[in-house]
Amino acid sequence: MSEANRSERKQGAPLKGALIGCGFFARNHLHAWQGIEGAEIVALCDADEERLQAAGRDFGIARLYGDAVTLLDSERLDFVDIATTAPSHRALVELAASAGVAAICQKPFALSMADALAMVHACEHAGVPLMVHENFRWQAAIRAAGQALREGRIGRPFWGRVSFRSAFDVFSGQPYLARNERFIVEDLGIHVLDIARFLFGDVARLSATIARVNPQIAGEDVATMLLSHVSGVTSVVDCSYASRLPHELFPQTLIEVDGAEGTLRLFADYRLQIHTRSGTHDEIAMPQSFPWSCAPWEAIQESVAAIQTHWVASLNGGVEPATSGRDNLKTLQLVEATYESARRGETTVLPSPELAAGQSAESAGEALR
Ligand code: NAD
Ligand code: 89V
Repeated sequence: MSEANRSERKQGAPLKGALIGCGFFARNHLHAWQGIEGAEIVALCDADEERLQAAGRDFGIARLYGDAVTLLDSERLDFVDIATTAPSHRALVELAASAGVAAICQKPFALSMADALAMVHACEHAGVPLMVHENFRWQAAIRAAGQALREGRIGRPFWGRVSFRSAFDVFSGQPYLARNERFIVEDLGIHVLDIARFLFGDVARLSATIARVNPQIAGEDVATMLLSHVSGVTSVVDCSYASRLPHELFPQTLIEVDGAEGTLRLFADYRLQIHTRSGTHDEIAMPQSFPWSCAPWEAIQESVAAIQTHWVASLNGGVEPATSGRDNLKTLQLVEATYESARRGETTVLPSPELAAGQSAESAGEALR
């Protein structure tokens, strides 16, 4: 593989991308890409011929590949959009890096810190941008909450809660989730932990409990994390797929923040409330709807379009995306710290991501000996 794969883009021409992985969630990527100015998906790749042909037909894309090596050998691309499940991410990101092609990679970025760090290093070494498709912080309501905090509307935050509680059947669309030994923290908690980082900054210490309520799945479906942020904020991050509520909220994340000058609440149905001494301000931060949006996924679908827009702007502007591979190491570290804390029954102190990757490689080595 050589840098010859890199596209020679003419000034102002759209970026050329290829989507790798044409499964359940990739359809949202493809719909959203159709509306993004400045980028075009010119080729598709999937190891499953049926899914590949179906996506090609449904989205009018004729250049179809059964493996990523042939795709990268045959196409001149500005980026690949990797929408496969986590076990394939490292090989695909490293392949893109060796071809000199920028990569967006779906979450969970990796199943270990060592793999995540290897991908970050491969792209940095090759000088290609890498973004993790960590889209929850790109939802309209979450962005509005973040903006209000950054504007100082409630003064300096000192406490927060970021909460996702549901009984939605995720397994019908994503059956592999029922088989994974790690479930809610790795798949969904990762988004909620990332929102906590987005709102309150990096984390110094974390303690957690996890539980499995649904006996028909392999992993945990309930998790509660207590985070001490470097900024001084203490936050509670909780998530559950075992919570039957009279009003099912999937996929809404609810937020509470207390600050020195007031409080912020993101209630159900995207009602954002800011209360200070001077009064109470309520607004509805509804997700943008597209012709292809479908309930209850609108907020997630909108965030896919938002993160893709951000990717194109980052590539064109030559700046690091907000949810870059390097940024995401810190979110992934919170996932690892949660499992570690729950297993040991102790608070986990967070080392630097480099150190964490070294430690996880070491403990994997120990387990093999
Ligand atoms: P899926 O199993 O339905 O689809 C994955 C596809 O990738 C399959 O068609 C498979 O054949 C293909 N594939 C796997 N390895 C490949 C390889 N090396 N080369 C070519 N094709 C390969 O999975 P999904 O439910 O669409 O999930 C994909 C990813 O998206 C997961 O990481 C999941 O966590 C993530 N996801 C994210 C969100 C979100 O909101 N960000 C929502 C749902 C899923
Ligand atoms: O984001 C995800 O990966 C999905 C969902 C939002 C359903 O949990 O699995």
